[in-house]
Amino acid sequence: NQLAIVQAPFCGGQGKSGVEKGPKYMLSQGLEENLKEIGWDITLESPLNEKHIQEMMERDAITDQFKNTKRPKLVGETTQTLYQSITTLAKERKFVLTLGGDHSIAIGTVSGVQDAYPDMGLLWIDAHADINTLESTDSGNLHGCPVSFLMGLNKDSECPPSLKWVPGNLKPNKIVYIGLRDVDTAEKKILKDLGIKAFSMYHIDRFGINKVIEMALECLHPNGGRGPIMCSYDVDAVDPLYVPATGTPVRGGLTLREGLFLVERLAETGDLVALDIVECNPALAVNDIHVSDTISAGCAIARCALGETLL
Ligand code: DIR
Ligand code: MN
Ligand code: MN
Ligand code: MN
Repeated sequence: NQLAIVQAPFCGGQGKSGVEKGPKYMLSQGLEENLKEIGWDITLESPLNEKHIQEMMERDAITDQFKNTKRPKLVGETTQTLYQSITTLAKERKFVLTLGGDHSIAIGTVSGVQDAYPDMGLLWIDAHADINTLESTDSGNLHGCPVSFLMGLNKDSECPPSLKWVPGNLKPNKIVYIGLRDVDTAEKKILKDLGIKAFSMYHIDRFGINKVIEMALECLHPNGGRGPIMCSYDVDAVDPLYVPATGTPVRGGLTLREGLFLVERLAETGDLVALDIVECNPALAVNDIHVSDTISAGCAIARCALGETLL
Protein backbone atom coordinates (compact mmCIF):
# COMPACT_ATOMS: atom_id res chain seq x y z
CA ASN A 1 0.00 0.00 0.00
CA GLN A 2 2.17 2.76 -1.34
CA LEU A 3 1.09 6.36 -1.00
CA ALA A 4 2.80 9.44 -2.43
CA ILE A 5 1.79 12.68 -0.76
CA VAL A 6 2.57 15.44 -3.26
CA GLN A 7 2.80 18.93 -1.84
CA ALA A 8 1.58 21.57 -4.28
CA PRO A 9 1.96 24.91 -2.51
CA PHE A 10 0.69 27.05 -5.35
CA CYS A 11 -1.54 30.13 -5.50
CA GLY A 12 -0.99 31.45 -9.05
CA GLY A 13 -4.32 30.20 -10.39
CA GLN A 14 -6.23 32.85 -8.44
CA GLY A 15 -5.64 36.16 -6.70
CA LYS A 16 -5.62 35.44 -2.97
CA SER A 17 -2.35 34.52 -1.32
CA GLY A 18 -2.34 31.99 1.51
CA VAL A 19 -3.71 28.98 -0.38
CA GLU A 20 -0.08 27.91 -0.96
CA LYS A 21 0.09 27.25 2.79
CA GLY A 22 -2.43 24.39 2.53
CA PRO A 23 0.04 21.48 2.40
CA LYS A 24 2.09 22.69 5.38
CA TYR A 25 -1.00 23.22 7.52
CA MET A 26 -2.48 19.83 6.69
CA LEU A 27 0.79 18.04 7.37
CA SER A 28 1.29 19.91 10.63
CA GLN A 29 -2.05 18.52 11.84
CA GLY A 30 -0.47 15.06 11.70
CA LEU A 31 -1.92 13.89 8.39
CA GLU A 32 1.11 11.80 7.43
CA GLU A 33 1.20 9.96 10.78
CA ASN A 34 -2.58 9.35 10.66
CA LEU A 35 -2.32 7.84 7.19
CA LYS A 36 0.58 5.67 8.34
CA GLU A 37 -1.61 4.40 11.18
CA ILE A 38 -4.20 3.17 8.69
CA GLY A 39 -1.55 1.17 6.91
CA TRP A 40 0.04 3.25 4.15
CA ASP A 41 3.72 3.30 3.26
CA ILE A 42 4.31 6.96 2.55
CA THR A 43 6.72 9.06 0.56
CA LEU A 44 6.48 12.83 0.81
CA GLU A 45 7.08 14.56 -2.53
CA SER A 46 7.84 18.23 -3.16
CA PRO A 47 8.24 18.68 -6.92
CA LEU A 48 7.66 22.43 -6.64
CA ASN A 49 10.13 24.87 -5.24
CA GLU A 50 8.09 27.25 -3.10
CA LYS A 51 10.65 30.02 -3.14
CA HIS A 52 10.99 29.84 -6.89
CA ILE A 53 7.23 30.19 -7.27
CA GLN A 54 7.19 33.16 -4.90
CA GLU A 55 9.84 34.87 -6.99
CA MET A 56 8.02 34.11 -10.20
CA MET A 57 4.77 35.45 -8.74
CA GLU A 58 6.40 38.74 -7.93
CA ARG A 59 8.21 39.02 -11.23
CA ASP A 60 5.28 37.95 -13.35
CA ALA A 61 2.48 39.84 -11.62
CA ILE A 62 2.48 42.48 -14.35
CA THR A 63 3.99 40.77 -17.39
CA ASP A 64 2.52 37.27 -17.20
CA GLN A 65 -0.82 37.77 -18.89
CA PHE A 66 -2.41 36.33 -22.05
CA LYS A 67 -5.47 38.29 -23.16
CA ASN A 68 -7.72 38.19 -20.08
CA THR A 69 -5.92 35.24 -18.50
CA LYS A 70 -3.73 35.80 -15.44
CA ARG A 71 -0.31 34.17 -14.97
CA PRO A 72 -0.55 31.53 -17.73
CA LYS A 73 3.23 31.13 -17.80
CA LEU A 74 3.46 30.51 -14.08
CA VAL A 75 0.47 28.15 -14.07
CA GLY A 76 1.66 26.35 -17.22
CA GLU A 77 5.19 25.73 -15.96
CA THR A 78 4.08 24.76 -12.46
CA THR A 79 1.43 22.32 -13.63
CA GLN A 80 3.84 20.77 -16.13
CA THR A 81 6.30 20.11 -13.31
CA LEU A 82 3.53 18.47 -11.28
CA TYR A 83 2.43 16.51 -14.35
CA GLN A 84 5.86 14.99 -14.89
CA SER A 85 6.31 14.03 -11.27
CA ILE A 86 2.79 12.62 -10.88
CA THR A 87 2.94 10.61 -14.11
CA THR A 88 5.94 8.75 -12.69
CA LEU A 89 4.35 8.17 -9.28
CA ALA A 90 1.05 6.97 -10.75
CA LYS A 91 2.84 4.63 -13.17
CA GLU A 92 4.62 3.11 -10.16
CA ARG A 93 1.07 2.31 -9.00
CA LYS A 94 1.33 4.52 -5.97
CA PHE A 95 -1.83 6.22 -4.76
CA VAL A 96 -1.22 9.93 -5.47
CA LEU A 97 -2.58 12.33 -2.85
CA THR A 98 -1.92 15.92 -3.90
CA LEU A 99 -2.33 18.71 -1.37
CA GLY A 100 -3.00 22.14 -2.91
CA GLY A 101 -2.73 24.88 -3.56
CA ASP A 102 -5.45 26.30 -5.74
CA HIS A 103 -7.44 24.17 -8.19
CA SER A 104 -5.36 25.11 -11.25
CA ILE A 105 -2.91 22.42 -10.09
CA ALA A 106 -5.42 19.81 -11.30
CA ILE A 107 -4.27 20.56 -14.85
CA GLY A 108 -1.08 18.76 -13.84
CA THR A 109 -2.41 16.16 -11.42
CA VAL A 110 -5.24 14.84 -13.58
CA SER A 111 -3.08 14.79 -16.74
CA GLY A 112 -0.43 12.81 -14.85
CA VAL A 113 -2.80 10.25 -13.38
CA GLN A 114 -4.55 9.89 -16.73
CA ASP A 115 -1.24 8.97 -18.39
CA ALA A 116 -1.00 6.02 -16.01
CA TYR A 117 -4.71 5.10 -16.17
CA PRO A 118 -6.08 6.03 -19.62
CA ASP A 119 -9.55 4.64 -18.85
CA MET A 120 -9.96 6.44 -15.53
CA GLY A 121 -13.08 8.33 -14.52
CA LEU A 122 -12.76 11.72 -12.84
CA LEU A 123 -15.01 12.86 -10.02
CA TRP A 124 -14.89 16.66 -9.58
CA ILE A 125 -16.27 17.69 -6.19
CA ASP A 126 -16.71 21.46 -6.11
CA ALA A 127 -19.16 24.35 -5.71
CA HIS A 128 -17.83 25.50 -9.11
CA ALA A 129 -17.53 23.78 -12.48
CA ASP A 130 -14.01 25.13 -13.21
CA ILE A 131 -14.66 24.66 -16.92
CA ASN A 132 -14.27 28.22 -18.18
CA THR A 133 -12.25 28.48 -21.37
CA LEU A 134 -9.72 31.21 -22.19
CA GLU A 135 -12.59 32.79 -24.13
CA SER A 136 -15.30 32.49 -21.50
CA THR A 137 -13.45 33.33 -18.28
CA ASP A 138 -14.60 36.60 -16.72
CA SER A 139 -12.20 36.57 -13.79
CA GLY A 140 -9.15 35.48 -15.82
CA ASN A 141 -8.24 33.18 -12.93
CA LEU A 142 -6.97 29.82 -14.16
CA HIS A 143 -8.33 27.93 -11.14
CA GLY A 144 -11.71 28.50 -12.81
CA CYS A 145 -10.47 26.82 -16.04
CA PRO A 146 -8.65 23.52 -15.35
CA VAL A 147 -11.37 21.28 -16.77
CA SER A 148 -11.41 23.14 -20.10
CA PHE A 149 -7.69 22.39 -20.47
CA LEU A 150 -8.06 18.77 -19.38
CA MET A 151 -10.76 18.34 -22.03
CA GLY A 152 -8.85 20.16 -24.76
CA LEU A 153 -11.48 22.86 -25.17
CA ASN A 154 -8.94 25.63 -25.78
CA LYS A 155 -7.74 25.61 -29.38
CA ASP A 156 -3.97 25.21 -29.66
CA SER A 157 -3.71 28.35 -31.80
CA GLU A 158 -5.38 30.43 -29.07
CA CYS A 159 -3.51 28.84 -26.18
CA PRO A 160 -0.60 30.48 -24.34
CA PRO A 161 2.60 28.53 -25.21
CA SER A 162 3.14 27.53 -21.57
CA LEU A 163 -0.09 25.51 -21.54
CA LYS A 164 0.27 23.73 -24.87
CA TRP A 165 1.84 20.69 -23.18
CA VAL A 166 -1.53 19.63 -21.70
CA PRO A 167 -2.67 16.41 -23.44
CA GLY A 168 -6.32 17.54 -23.09
CA ASN A 169 -7.83 14.15 -23.83
CA LEU A 170 -10.35 13.82 -21.02
CA LYS A 171 -13.64 12.79 -22.64
CA PRO A 172 -16.95 14.41 -21.60
CA ASN A 173 -18.32 11.04 -20.41
CA LYS A 174 -15.30 10.47 -18.14
CA ILE A 175 -15.96 13.36 -15.75
CA VAL A 176 -18.81 13.80 -13.30
CA TYR A 177 -19.40 16.74 -10.97
CA ILE A 178 -20.87 16.72 -7.49
CA GLY A 179 -21.73 19.74 -5.34
CA LEU A 180 -22.17 22.49 -7.95
CA ARG A 181 -24.00 25.66 -6.96
CA ASP A 182 -22.09 28.58 -8.53
CA VAL A 183 -21.77 27.94 -12.25
CA ASP A 184 -21.18 30.82 -14.69
CA THR A 185 -23.64 31.25 -17.58
CA ALA A 186 -20.98 30.36 -20.15
CA GLU A 187 -20.06 27.27 -18.14
CA LYS A 188 -23.67 26.10 -18.06
CA LYS A 189 -23.71 26.23 -21.84
CA ILE A 190 -20.47 24.22 -22.10
CA LEU A 191 -21.78 21.56 -19.71
CA LYS A 192 -25.01 21.33 -21.66
CA ASP A 193 -23.43 21.31 -25.13
CA LEU A 194 -20.99 18.55 -24.18
CA GLY A 195 -23.57 16.56 -22.22
CA ILE A 196 -21.40 16.47 -19.10
CA LYS A 197 -23.00 14.80 -16.10
CA ALA A 198 -23.32 17.10 -13.11
CA PHE A 199 -25.02 16.66 -9.75
CA SER A 200 -25.71 20.05 -8.21
CA MET A 201 -26.89 20.73 -4.67
CA TYR A 202 -30.42 20.38 -6.10
CA HIS A 203 -29.75 16.76 -6.98
CA ILE A 204 -28.29 16.09 -3.55
CA ASP A 205 -31.45 17.45 -1.91
CA ARG A 206 -33.66 15.59 -4.41
CA PHE A 207 -32.01 12.16 -4.26
CA GLY A 208 -29.76 12.21 -1.21
CA ILE A 209 -26.00 11.91 -1.18
CA ASN A 210 -25.92 8.09 -1.25
CA LYS A 211 -27.98 7.83 -4.44
CA VAL A 212 -25.98 10.67 -6.03
CA ILE A 213 -22.61 8.97 -5.54
CA GLU A 214 -24.00 5.68 -6.89
CA MET A 215 -25.31 7.48 -9.99
CA ALA A 216 -21.99 9.28 -10.42
CA LEU A 217 -20.01 6.03 -10.20
CA GLU A 218 -22.35 4.42 -12.71
CA CYS A 219 -21.72 7.31 -15.15
CA LEU A 220 -17.95 6.89 -14.93
CA HIS A 221 -17.95 3.11 -15.37
CA PRO A 222 -21.36 2.15 -16.80
CA ASN A 223 -23.32 -1.10 -16.52
CA GLY A 224 -21.94 -1.90 -13.10
CA GLY A 225 -18.43 -2.00 -14.56
CA ARG A 226 -15.35 -1.08 -12.61
CA GLY A 227 -12.23 0.90 -13.36
CA PRO A 228 -9.83 3.45 -11.91
CA ILE A 229 -11.28 6.60 -10.36
CA MET A 230 -9.58 9.88 -9.56
CA CYS A 231 -11.20 12.48 -7.32
CA SER A 232 -10.36 16.17 -7.46
CA TYR A 233 -11.83 17.65 -4.30
CA ASP A 234 -12.23 21.41 -3.89
CA VAL A 235 -12.99 21.95 -0.21
CA ASP A 236 -15.42 24.76 -1.14
CA ALA A 237 -17.87 21.98 -2.08
CA VAL A 238 -18.45 21.67 1.65
CA ASP A 239 -20.53 24.43 3.21
CA PRO A 240 -18.55 27.41 4.56
CA LEU A 241 -20.04 26.64 7.98
CA TYR A 242 -17.53 23.78 8.10
CA VAL A 243 -14.89 25.07 5.69
CA PRO A 244 -14.77 28.85 6.11
CA ALA A 245 -11.16 29.45 5.09
CA THR A 246 -11.36 29.10 1.33
CA GLY A 247 -11.03 31.59 -1.52
CA THR A 248 -14.51 31.49 -3.02
CA PRO A 249 -16.97 30.23 -0.39
CA VAL A 250 -20.57 29.66 -1.51
CA ARG A 251 -23.31 29.07 1.02
CA GLY A 252 -25.72 26.17 0.73
CA GLY A 253 -23.14 23.44 0.31
CA LEU A 254 -22.52 19.90 1.47
CA THR A 255 -22.65 19.16 5.16
CA LEU A 256 -19.34 17.93 6.54
CA ARG A 257 -20.80 14.42 6.82
CA GLU A 258 -22.00 14.45 3.21
CA GLY A 259 -18.56 15.63 2.13
CA LEU A 260 -16.86 12.85 4.05
CA PHE A 261 -19.38 10.21 3.05
CA LEU A 262 -18.55 10.79 -0.61
CA VAL A 263 -14.93 9.84 -0.10
CA GLU A 264 -15.72 7.04 2.36
CA ARG A 265 -17.81 5.50 -0.40
CA LEU A 266 -15.03 6.03 -2.94
CA ALA A 267 -12.56 4.28 -0.65
CA GLU A 268 -15.02 1.41 -0.30
CA THR A 269 -15.06 0.82 -4.08
CA GLY A 270 -11.35 -0.06 -3.98
CA ASP A 271 -10.98 1.76 -7.31
CA LEU A 272 -9.75 5.17 -6.14
CA VAL A 273 -6.21 5.78 -7.45
CA ALA A 274 -5.63 9.47 -6.78
CA LEU A 275 -7.05 12.42 -4.86
CA ASP A 276 -6.48 16.19 -4.90
CA ILE A 277 -7.47 18.31 -1.92
CA VAL A 278 -7.40 21.98 -2.90
CA GLU A 279 -8.35 25.52 -1.92
CA CYS A 280 -7.71 25.42 1.84
CA ASN A 281 -6.56 28.97 2.55
CA PRO A 282 -5.70 29.48 6.22
CA ALA A 283 -4.87 33.16 5.54
CA LEU A 284 -8.56 33.89 4.89
CA ALA A 285 -9.71 32.76 8.33
CA VAL A 286 -10.94 35.49 10.65
CA ASN A 287 -10.08 33.46 13.76
CA ASP A 288 -8.19 30.35 14.88
CA ILE A 289 -11.31 28.18 14.91
CA HIS A 290 -11.80 28.87 11.21
CA VAL A 291 -8.26 27.72 10.54
CA SER A 292 -8.55 24.48 12.50
CA ASP A 293 -12.06 23.70 11.17
CA THR A 294 -10.91 24.12 7.58
CA ILE A 295 -7.67 22.18 7.94
CA SER A 296 -9.38 19.43 9.96
CA ALA A 297 -11.95 19.04 7.22
CA GLY A 298 -9.21 18.80 4.58
CA CYS A 299 -7.35 16.17 6.61
CA ALA A 300 -10.56 14.20 7.26
CA ILE A 301 -11.30 14.12 3.53
CA ALA A 302 -7.86 12.61 2.95
CA ARG A 303 -8.18 10.04 5.73
CA CYS A 304 -11.67 8.92 4.69
CA ALA A 305 -10.63 8.63 1.04
CA LEU A 306 -7.66 6.53 2.09
CA GLY A 307 -9.69 4.05 4.06
CA GLU A 308 -10.27 5.37 7.55
CA THR A 309 -13.63 4.12 8.80
CA LEU A 310 -15.78 5.14 11.75
CA LEU A 311 -15.92 1.59 13.12
C1 DIR B 1 -15.56 31.56 -11.42
C2 DIR B 1 -15.26 31.11 -10.01
N1 DIR B 1 -16.38 30.60 -12.11
C3 DIR B 1 -14.26 31.82 -12.21
N2 DIR B 1 -14.57 29.90 -9.99
C4 DIR B 1 -14.01 29.36 -8.88
O1 DIR B 1 -13.44 32.57 -11.70
O2 DIR B 1 -14.10 31.29 -13.28
N3 DIR B 1 -13.50 28.20 -8.88
N4 DIR B 1 -14.00 30.01 -7.75
O3 DIR B 1 -13.07 27.52 -7.81
MN1 MN C 1 -14.58 25.85 -6.07
MN1 MN D 1 -18.91 32.40 -10.09
MN1 MN E 1 -12.37 24.23 -7.88
